Amino acid sequence: MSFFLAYFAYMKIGIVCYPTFGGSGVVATELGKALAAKGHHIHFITYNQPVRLNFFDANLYYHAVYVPNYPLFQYPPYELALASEMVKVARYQALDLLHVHYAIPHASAAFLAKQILLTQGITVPVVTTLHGTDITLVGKDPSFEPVVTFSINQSDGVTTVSESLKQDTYAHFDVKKDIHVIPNFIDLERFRRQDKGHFKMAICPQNEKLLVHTSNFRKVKRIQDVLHVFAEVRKKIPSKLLLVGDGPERASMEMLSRELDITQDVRFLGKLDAVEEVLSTADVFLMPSESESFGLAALEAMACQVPVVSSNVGGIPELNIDGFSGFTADVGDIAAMVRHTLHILADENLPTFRAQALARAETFELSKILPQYEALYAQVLEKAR
Ligand code: GMT
Repeated sequence: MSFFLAYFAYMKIGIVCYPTFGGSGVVATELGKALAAKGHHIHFITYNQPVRLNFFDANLYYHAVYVPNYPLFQYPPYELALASEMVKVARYQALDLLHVHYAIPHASAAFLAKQILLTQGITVPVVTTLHGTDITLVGKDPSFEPVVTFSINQSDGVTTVSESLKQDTYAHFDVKKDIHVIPNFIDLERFRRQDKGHFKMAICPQNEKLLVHTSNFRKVKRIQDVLHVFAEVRKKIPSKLLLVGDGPERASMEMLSRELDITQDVRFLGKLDAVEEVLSTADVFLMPSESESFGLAALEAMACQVPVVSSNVGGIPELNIDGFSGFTADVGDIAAMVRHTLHILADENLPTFRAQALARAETFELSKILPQYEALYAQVLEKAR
């Protein structure tokens, strides 16, 4: 077997990510799980057990990063503890490569780890996946920009989750590297429309239409638009709204729903593990984000046959095809989003949009995307020899 094929068949990969409900952590965890299912050994290195890694699998490992406390540390140096853990895992588990998700601070910690390993005679190439706000929001802030630029340029392989994010990266940073676009993916075994009639009945006892939004409730998600769209749709068609997730905007959005006098038809469900169960009951998914590099939550909805009404920013139009899997509109264009939602909800249109949403989701099926990562790993390893 050639060197290339040997790596392609079996690799030991360290995955660094945020372990929380955020999109980048979900993508990293699902990627690791899928690679492990193919026989690769996957070592997660992060400060908590990733949320979707709550079971045993012989090919999956979790290495916790501990940041020692000391009275001098107003800002505990997580990045240094992370780099140290990467060095230890790479060395003692004989990792072939490190794949870090979300540039800050993972890409610069990986650079540091790689340099330390080199002094020990160990070469471990680094692949960095840029997910969105690490480029479009936080990353380009002058407090981080030089380090982000440097660490992207020092990575052995760089990916973005959409063409739009690739262009944003070149626009905002002096990046010389070739960027590979590898979009978010979906496991259609898990995300499929299930029969949840009893749940739908409990939420929509009069057979009302059901609108859903899921996010981490950050400003960038424009949840106020979700509420305004719903308030208008509800005037025309009996409907309910479910909001899944939690975050900084939740309290003010609960207040806004009271001001709009829609509380009796809106439920804030908080964070849920089995979001596919809620999506299985939904008729339209709303994603009015101000910025969105891909829109994984919309892909999850589409896989459950829920058409999407979204804004047209960033990478969303690469996923949600206007007039097919749903509709897109300018950020903040409530009137257009209301019009589109009402169009989809019409009984004669809904079945077609449902089928088309699923058809679109199928193009992002896990088995189509996973080989793209494996091919990049093989290419990076080949170069590092
Ligand atoms: O905004 C989020 O939901 C979290 C954020 C993250 O990095 O944790 O998500 C980003 O990465 C996701 C996975 O690649 C993308 O699907 C989201 O579009 C992206 N969010 C933004 O660009 C705002």
